[in-house]
Amino acid sequence: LWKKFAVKEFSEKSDFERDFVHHIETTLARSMYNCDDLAAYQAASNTVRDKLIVEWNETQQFQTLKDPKRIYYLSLEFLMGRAMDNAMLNAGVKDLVKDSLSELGFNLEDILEQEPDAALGNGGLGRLAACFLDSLSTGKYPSWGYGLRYQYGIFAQRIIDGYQVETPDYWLTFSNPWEIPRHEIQIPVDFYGFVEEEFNPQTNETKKIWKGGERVIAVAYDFPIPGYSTKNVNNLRLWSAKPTTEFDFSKFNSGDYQNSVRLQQRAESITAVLYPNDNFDQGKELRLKQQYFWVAASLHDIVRRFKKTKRPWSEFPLQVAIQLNDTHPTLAIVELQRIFIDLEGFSWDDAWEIVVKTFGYTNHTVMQEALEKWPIPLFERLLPRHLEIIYTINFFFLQQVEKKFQSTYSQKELENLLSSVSVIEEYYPKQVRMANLAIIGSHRVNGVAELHSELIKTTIFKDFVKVYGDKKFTNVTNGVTPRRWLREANPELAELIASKLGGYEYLLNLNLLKNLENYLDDKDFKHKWDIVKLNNKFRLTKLIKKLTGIEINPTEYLFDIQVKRIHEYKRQQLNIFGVIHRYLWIKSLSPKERKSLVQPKVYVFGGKSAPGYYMAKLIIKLINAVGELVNNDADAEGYLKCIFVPDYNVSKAQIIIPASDISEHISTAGTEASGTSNMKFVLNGGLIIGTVDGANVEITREIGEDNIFLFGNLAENVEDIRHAHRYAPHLELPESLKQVFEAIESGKFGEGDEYKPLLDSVRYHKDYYLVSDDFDSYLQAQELIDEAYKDRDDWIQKSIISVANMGFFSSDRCIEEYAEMIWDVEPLERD
Ligand code: 26M
Repeated sequence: LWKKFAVKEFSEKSDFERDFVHHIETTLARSMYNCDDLAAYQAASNTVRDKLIVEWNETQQFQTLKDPKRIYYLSLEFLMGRAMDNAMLNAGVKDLVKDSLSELGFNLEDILEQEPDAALGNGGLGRLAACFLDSLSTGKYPSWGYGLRYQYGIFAQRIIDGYQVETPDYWLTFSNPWEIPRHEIQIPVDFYGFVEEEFNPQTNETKKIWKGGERVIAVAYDFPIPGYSTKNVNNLRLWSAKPTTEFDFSKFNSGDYQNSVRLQQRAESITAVLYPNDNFDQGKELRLKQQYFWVAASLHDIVRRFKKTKRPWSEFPLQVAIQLNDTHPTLAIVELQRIFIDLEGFSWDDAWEIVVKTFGYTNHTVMQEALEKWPIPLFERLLPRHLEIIYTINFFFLQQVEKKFQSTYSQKELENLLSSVSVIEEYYPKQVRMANLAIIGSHRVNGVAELHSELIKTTIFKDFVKVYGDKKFTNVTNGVTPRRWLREANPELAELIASKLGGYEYLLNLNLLKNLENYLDDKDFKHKWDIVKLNNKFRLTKLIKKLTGIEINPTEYLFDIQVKRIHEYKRQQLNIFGVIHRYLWIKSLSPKERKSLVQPKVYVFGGKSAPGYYMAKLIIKLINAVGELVNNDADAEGYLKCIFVPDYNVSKAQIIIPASDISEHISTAGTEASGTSNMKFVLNGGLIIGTVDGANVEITREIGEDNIFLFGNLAENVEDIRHAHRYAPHLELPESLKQVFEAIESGKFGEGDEYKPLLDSVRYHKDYYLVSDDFDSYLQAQELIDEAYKDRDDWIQKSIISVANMGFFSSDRCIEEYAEMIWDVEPLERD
């Protein structure tokens, strides 16, 4: 009977319009007579969501029936951005929705602007996870994302008097149509407490039982993840913490009602807020609580799903692949081992074999300050049983290392090796090294670009290569989804490309872009290519006007853009010093000289600093101060603009990236693991100024070295240069940089003293990031850019050739490599 009433997806305009009005009048309890853009967004998104849910349900049922091996992607961050445009494009209904809304008197673009970004991430690592979900669904891989449903995403950034001010990002003000609360899925998670030993006289064995002291409930919220041009819809499951309804009667009876309520309120704080640090570990207790809460709930869910199939445990690694997005979910290794030995009664060895086969670990950084370590006293209090298990894992591992090397290594060498690979750092306080645990508990460890994967083998993890050989260590170069980062962000370029390649097939097979090289002599095509870029610059200048009040006529300017988290290693300071240098040069010229010598340029910056990162905040202040002076100086008018776009996020990136002529990826060589915005910029027809770092290396290989502006010292020389700095009392700066520092100190950009720490870090504090060493080389590269931009025809040629060769950097390729080399999974086509 019920089949007669099965929900019907909309497939034509009249269906959409009917459902839209239905949502206005029932879901929102509003009337079409007073329906603003926000209400229209809510009704439209609910309508698109309904369609998505139907396919999502069918995909999940189909996967349950077929029971294929599944991929579980554990990430504390999913930087999703907006969902609506993506959902419509993937389902192929954007035009239909646009026309329907227009008939109802609404403008689709305005309505899309109503959606808040889902900003549950910091930067590259979180956005990579989001691109992966898109590619997993598009590639029809049975897969789940697991993360936390933070009530506050990454803070919103405001700029006040040039300074960053953080404001909370409460993104759930209006009900969120893209999530489905699963109040029936409630998983208890315990913390603290103690470990009890139980003796079993029959087997003569003692068993360890963890009696937790504080219980929190994990509630599931499901986010459907559509794929492009497929009915396959996977699931992203985010956990939200809530108190148990159980009550601490001892407290109640002792009359301590206030305290027992407070304990319950504490529960919710676990998923309240995303930690806003990128590449930096503060070691906070609440962060460890977040990690265990999320890992315990996710593993419970995964194990429960496996148990329902009634398969023998030995098949667990044949059915389950778990990928650890950095070390943040490393506790999953320990939790699975605990489930097997404490709850399911496995022997240690049987359990451990399954665990190692199940996990893969992705490393995203070589920066020492980002490597997670937890003080033993804290760990022991919060997770006493897990610490015991870690000790045992470490004991067996070190024993194996000792056995392997005792005949060939001296006593001293052996001790050094053991203390370097040990999970426990024997210092004050003793700490648990999460990266070591992740390596030992996984069958594969991968870096995120070739150079980075080589670096981890020769630097931070070199001693593990001695132990395991290098087979365990692989590379999977990052990628980005061309659906969001080309078609959605740059519809005009996507359409122009489609017009030459015979449709949008290339969005599923990005290597097809190669065929654009057939049109290098097509004048009309090249002209259109140029116009698209100009239109995208107009789109950006409109945004800049809205956000800063500054007006720019884009026709005159080369757009030079650096948008990413603000970090000393990413060297926004090098960029802004370069801007100052250029400004001083312009000031030194006569009006006539300016006209003939200066290539007009807009420098666009954007990005957030971690709230406690003093130096990064100072860099933001300097950028804004330079903008203040330069943008109001008549001598520089028409030649130089310097803009800081506040609150850089995914939806702003989609406007900013397509507008660039040049983007800056100028990290100190060896510090940026991969970078992914470099790929997005080139895919959108921009060229790069960059160091020989991260994925810049492979981008150069693919597009050709004539099409990229590389500069600076190489990673292989960085250590030697640092060493030299260490023994120099103070550094001899290049003349060019001296001038810049003098200008800053003279008070041109406000109080000269204010920037002292920034200048001193170069002059007196050993210039760890090699700003002085790379400065002249950077300026030379900028000169080459000015020169190259004059030959506009050749510039467009470079741009087209670059785009044509970016196929490799699709996250679809990247996911295929993970599937084959790490997960051993196949796509599952729905029939
Ligand atoms: C750690 C401890 C406590 C709080 C936060 C953290 C933490 C959060 C984010 C540490 C690192 C985090 O992200 C690192 C990151 O984004 N790495 C970037 O990963 C990208 C995807 O692989 C690469 O492209 C970038 O080069 C790399 O910097």
